[in-house]
Amino acid sequence: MKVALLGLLQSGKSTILASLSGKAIPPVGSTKIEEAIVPVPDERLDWLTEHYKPKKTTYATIDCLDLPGFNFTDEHGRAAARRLINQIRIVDMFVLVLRAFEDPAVPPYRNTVNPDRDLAELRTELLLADLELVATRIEKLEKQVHKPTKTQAHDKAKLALQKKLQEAIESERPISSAIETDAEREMIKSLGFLTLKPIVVAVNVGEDQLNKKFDFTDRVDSTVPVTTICAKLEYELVQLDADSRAEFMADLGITESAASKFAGSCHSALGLISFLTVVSDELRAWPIKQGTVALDAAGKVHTDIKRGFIRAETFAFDDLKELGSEKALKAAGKIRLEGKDYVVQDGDIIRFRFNV
Ligand SMILES: Nc1nc2c(ncn2[C@@H]2O[C@H](COP(=O)(O)OP(=O)(O)OP(=O)(O)O)[C@@H](O)[C@H]2O)c(=O)[nH]1
Ligand SMILES: [Mg+2]
Repeated sequence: MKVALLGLLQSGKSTILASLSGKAIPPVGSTKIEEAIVPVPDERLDWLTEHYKPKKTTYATIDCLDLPGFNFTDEHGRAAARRLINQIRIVDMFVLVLRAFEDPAVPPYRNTVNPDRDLAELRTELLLADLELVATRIEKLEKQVHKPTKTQAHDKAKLALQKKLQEAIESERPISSAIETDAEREMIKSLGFLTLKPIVVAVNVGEDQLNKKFDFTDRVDSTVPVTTICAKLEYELVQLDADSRAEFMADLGITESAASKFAGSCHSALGLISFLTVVSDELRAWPIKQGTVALDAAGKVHTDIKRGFIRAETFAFDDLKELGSEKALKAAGKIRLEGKDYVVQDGDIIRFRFNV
């Protein structure tokens, strides 16, 4: 899973990412896109590691891109932002980082701290970039449809679709509302429209705002996860050893680590759940889309397992934790043999039976 952190100048993107990945913070004002792998904390894997004592435990990871901060206050800044945005059309989703912390040492964007305004500016920019992409496509396809090539009919369909998208954007409707069929979805898949990507809003709060609630439902759909994070504090926390960290978190009343909140929000925005495997001494979490069937889950682990799929021996993590052992689960009839159409549930522990 690839995620890009977007935000205005000095909103705290790099500090957030450093606190998630444990890597050092790149210098303020860096103009490069930085990349870091963030492990997804999972208490179930922690528990299972104690239980099975595998040689190796592999947590899911999120591949994060940290972009230089955007500055839409002048033409030069806008052009730079557009160039950067066009480089990240391949990501699965965006985390929009908004500054809410007050700090005289860090001059705020447009001289005031205003997360709501910043969110509006970021979303407008993504929309404008999509509008530009549509215009470029239309220009190209309008020339192409006059040529009597093999793809002429398909080109005409593509052009009609781009015009529908353009009309949607211009009348302030989301472009998703203009995509009606799977064939249309397929036609634009490779273009990477930005406003079709799921988003998470991450508000970088000050130490005095840890419990502050933010409501952006005037700006974004109510299904968009909103998470708060105090980047400065979280960065200090990751420098500590586990015991002191736990102590500090308890003192501050922080119940969930930033990494856990961050990963949870990203998974929820993408509609992901995880199943778990214990195979040849490796314990591992596999993120999949909600609604994935056992056959496709098998394919995640290995194409051979999908090809030779026989059954998925499945039990629930919660049941194992409650009953204490696989033997007890068996006695209670809680280990099931599921077929290829079984819809995998979050926290399922699966052993695939296959034959190749
Ligand atoms: N007080 C306070 N300062 C912060 C916090 N987060 C970041 N900063 C400071 O804000 C400045 C910018 O932080 P960065 O993490 O580099 O922000 P950025 O968004 O990556 O910056 P650019 O990439 O240059 O746009 C640094 O001086 C940080 O120390 C915070 O939660 N509280
Ligand atoms: Mg940065």
